[in-house]
Amino acid sequence: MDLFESPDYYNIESLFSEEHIIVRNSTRDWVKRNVSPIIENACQSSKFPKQIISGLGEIGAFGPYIPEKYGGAGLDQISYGLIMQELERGDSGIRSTASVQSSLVMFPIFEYGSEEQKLKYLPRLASGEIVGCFGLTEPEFGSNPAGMQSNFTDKGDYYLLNGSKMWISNAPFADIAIVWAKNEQGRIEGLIVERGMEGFSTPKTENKWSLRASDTGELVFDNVKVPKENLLPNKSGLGAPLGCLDSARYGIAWGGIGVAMDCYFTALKYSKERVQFDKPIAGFQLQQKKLAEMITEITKAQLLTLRLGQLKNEKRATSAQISMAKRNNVEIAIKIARDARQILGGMGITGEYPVMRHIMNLESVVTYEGTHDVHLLITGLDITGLNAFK
Ligand code: TGC
Ligand code: FAD
Repeated sequence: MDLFESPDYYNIESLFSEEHIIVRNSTRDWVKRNVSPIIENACQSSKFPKQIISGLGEIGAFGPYIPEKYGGAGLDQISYGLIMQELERGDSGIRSTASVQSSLVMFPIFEYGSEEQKLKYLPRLASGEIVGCFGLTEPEFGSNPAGMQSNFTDKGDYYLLNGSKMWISNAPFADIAIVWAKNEQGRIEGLIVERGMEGFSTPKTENKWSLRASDTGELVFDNVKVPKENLLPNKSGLGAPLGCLDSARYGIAWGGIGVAMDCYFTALKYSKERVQFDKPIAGFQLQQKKLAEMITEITKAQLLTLRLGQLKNEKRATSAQISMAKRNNVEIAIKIARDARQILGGMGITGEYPVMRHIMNLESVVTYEGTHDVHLLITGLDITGLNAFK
């Protein structure tokens, strides 16, 4: 039974609108009913629970900020963030599926696609009838996607696509892939590649210790003929995929708070119930230090991220501000999860509690969507004007 209650030490709830609270509470209830009962088994058996896809569509977790005209929920950025917070509280892999679908598949079609592409794909992505994935990373180009080698040539009636992508969330079962590849002039463009196109395969990545309830795979393009109408016409260059990452990284910033809250809630409850040396372990100073630091970091992250959401609603959030929040919130989540695990003692390593699963998931979250180092260097560049990447 999932008894989760979220901490709100600074009464941050009073800063949310009624709509925000309804969205958050309904997502939380849905997670309690549909994710919590099955997630441990899904992770242990390393199986993505595909049965939740239609439910994610029904609660508006796919493209929450996409206008209703295209099947989205037409919500603001804070509601989007709260949905990601609640999904990641359930499991990072579930949030991953929703953020890939929303920010890395629907967002580029909505922002860079033609009207025909929007009408063709967005409503079906919003409902979960079809699922998408996002191919940027390649075996030799992770943090440095500018070097990508996937490429396509203009064959008159179609584009001929070659290359491969690695570490792609949802790839093994996705119906479509947003693929970033270079044209003959070496400029990065986005193509919508559909399952079933000849020469396109999506082998699954096995043996992951992290994000086990999310399917990860490769995208392999061996002379794939992509119809010309599948090119995203309205933006090209590395800024196009990076613009999508801004939206997904923003969602992860909220998601980090969700994981941190779940670990804090679990550790606080356990420490008040677990008795050693004739008193609850919560009464020992060493455990109080951990718990007090957890709630302090969660509260700071909540305020940082709410402000970021306000800036995002006003279209004033910079990429560097988003990087700071993604990096900070994943870092505090990792620290809180590790401290929570210690508070739980031996029980902390079991599937009786969500903490070890969160710890393992966070090892992916700290790396994807830009590593911890990359986000620090983005902040460094922003404040100094000096590029330390190269
Ligand atoms: P740089 O020269 O800085 O920039 C190239 C062009 O892009 C523009 N730009 C951005 N535009 C929008 N949003 C951003 N965040 C942007 N950052 C840069 C920039 O203005 C420039 O535009 P223009 O018009 O002048 O050409 O590019 P760089 O090659 O030096 O690289 C910069 C760096 C290292 C920050 C960037 O490459 C980077 O962020 N690398 C990390 C790669 C990454 O995050 N990959 C994620 C893959 S997807 C994923 O992990 C999904 S996991 C999903 C899940 O399961 O939840
Ligand atoms: P590398 O770039 O090789 O980095 C290795 C180390 O070097 C890191 O610590 C990094 O911080 C450091 N480093 C790199 N460059 C610098 C530098 N300039 N200065 C200092 N240190 C540096 N990608 C997608 O396109 N789509 C997806 O859906 C997707 N899903 C993923 C799901 C999972 C589970 C995982 C693990 C990854 C996923 N990724 C996806 C890929 C992810 O974005 C990359 O793993 C990430 O960008 C890092 O690339 P890399 O693994 O090649 O590491």
